[in-house]
Amino acid sequence: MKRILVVGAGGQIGTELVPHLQKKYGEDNVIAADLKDDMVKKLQDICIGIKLDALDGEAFNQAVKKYNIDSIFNLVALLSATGEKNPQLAWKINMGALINSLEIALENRCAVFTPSSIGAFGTSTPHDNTPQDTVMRPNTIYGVCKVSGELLSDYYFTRFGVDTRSVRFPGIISNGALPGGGTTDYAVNVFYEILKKGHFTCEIPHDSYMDMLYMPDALEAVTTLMEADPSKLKHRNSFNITSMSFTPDMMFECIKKRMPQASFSFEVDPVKAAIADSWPNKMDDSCAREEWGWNPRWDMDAMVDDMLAAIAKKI
Ligand code: AKB
Repeated sequence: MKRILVVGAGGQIGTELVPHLQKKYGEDNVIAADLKDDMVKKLQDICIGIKLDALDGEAFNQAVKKYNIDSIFNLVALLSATGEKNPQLAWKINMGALINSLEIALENRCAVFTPSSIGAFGTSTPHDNTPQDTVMRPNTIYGVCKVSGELLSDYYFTRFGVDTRSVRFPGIISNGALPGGGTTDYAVNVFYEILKKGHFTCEIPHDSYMDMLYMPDALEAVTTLMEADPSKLKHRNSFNITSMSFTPDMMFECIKKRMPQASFSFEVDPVKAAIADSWPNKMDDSCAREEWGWNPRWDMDAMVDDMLAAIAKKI
């Protein structure tokens, strides 16, 4: 990877992935694209930021040629909860950005990273130690896009030799840009609410397990996988990765140990509850560990300490 284009760079992952890539590959070798003007402005403070609609194949292709791109990071996505409000739009955006990334990568000989998600699994998937290769019949449009995306990305690799690689991200917890429209967002929002108001009302059932990952581990996963020796990869799209799995009760208990005055209540959102319920309790990520050395560093206690300190500083 020498010249990188990140599309959908203004979101939760992109805003932290861009500086991470800059540190590794050089400040001027990372071009960050987003559709929204305010995001583009923010990105321009740190790198070459461009306004780009990833659904506009011609403009996307021109940007790849203009900046001599060899690696595309496609972060464009409507997440699980938002997707259920407008399934057709979710399909159009999620699959449109992916097919453009793959076609443009084929024409310009680029590698492609597109995140998949725990959302690719559904109620009929084994929920405990969810295997790498297993039943994948998701119950959301987001999940349908993720499974389709995994298949399409593998197809472009086997059929055309495009270097496609991906991970199934759990909920990502971070203290930069806020997540938006996901089912796992509660695990980020809780820190802001507790530090501002001392109370958090949770939309996810108290005993709903989901896999989670702290942002520094997520960033390392992306670059380690993209740099991995291709001859060692038996899988490509996509690898299970996780570093912690907990319920809201477990996380709130962990926060209460540090802030005994914090209080929590539940007003469960039935759509988000059903989505959370359909996702794994804990994935088996042994293939990622074996094939490219996935080795996360952050557990729940360390993450909660770091998040409380970082967000207290921010607000
Ligand atoms: C969501 O909740 O939709 C995302 C995800 C797990 O892919 N954070």
